Amino acid sequence: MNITKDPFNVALDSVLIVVPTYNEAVNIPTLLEKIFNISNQLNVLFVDDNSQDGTVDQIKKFQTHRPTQIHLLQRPGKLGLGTAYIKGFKWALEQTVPKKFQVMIEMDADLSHDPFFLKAIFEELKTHDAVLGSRYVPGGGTRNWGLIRKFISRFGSLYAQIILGLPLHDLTGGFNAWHRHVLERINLDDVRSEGYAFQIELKYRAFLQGFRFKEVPIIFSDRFLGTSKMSHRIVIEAMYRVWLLRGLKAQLKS
Ligand SMILES: Nc1nc2c(ncn2[C@@H]2O[C@H](COP(=O)(O)OP(=O)(O)O)[C@@H](O)[C@H]2O)c(=O)[nH]1
Ligand SMILES: [Mg+2]
Repeated sequence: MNITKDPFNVALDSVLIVVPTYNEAVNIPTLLEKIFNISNQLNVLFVDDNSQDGTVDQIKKFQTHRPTQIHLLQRPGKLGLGTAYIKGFKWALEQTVPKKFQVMIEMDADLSHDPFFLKAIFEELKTHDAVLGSRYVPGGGTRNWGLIRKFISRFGSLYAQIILGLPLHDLTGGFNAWHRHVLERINLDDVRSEGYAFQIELKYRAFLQGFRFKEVPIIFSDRFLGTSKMSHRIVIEAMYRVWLLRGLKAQLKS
């Protein structure tokens, strides 16, 4: 169905890294330095939710040096990770000047997702529709995480994997790359989930469409600077959302 014989051409200047931010000013300079060290041609879109710590000022400062590569969308308040990504993806799909973005990559602002792993991701994008940075395949893992956090994450992925029957190992992870044709096929307006559930939902919707996935091992290091915005509410949302998502399969078939 979605089998393509020729490898995809992954031009780095058509890659857009989408980064949702909420109070991440301290992390912006290093993040951008690391991204552009991988390639000078990459593009970044920040979706900021009215951060109060000067995040936007930081972004704008770097934007003056790379006006065609660094983009910023601003929302009036903290509206959640899921809708921030949806807004970013929709913006990305609409852009045509100077060229269309062909690959969208999800990445946190806090350096937990090391741009170092982008190289492996780009390689696998040549032959897969979607590439997931995965903590739970050989070579992947987490660093500086407490036992409880490790347990919640590992259990969360296994729980969703079993309930949804998904053959993917890191379902809650948020370091993922999508060819534009995948995002075009997902009805982004129908995606309702927020935090971890959002990551599960996106993968599930793409999987149900028959797209080919690859998981590349990543080491997720907990943030050194700034504070986490995740809460118990987001974990609970993921637990019940998975059951709602199960119904999608029947819905998409009919
Ligand atoms: N725009 C936006 N970004 C958010 C929101 N919540 C979290 N983020 C960003 O999403 C990324 C992941 O959040 P983080 O707090 O590090 O989650 P954790 O790694 O699971 O603790 C970071 O870049 C945050 O700044 C939100 O409501 N709106
Ligand atoms: Mg984080």
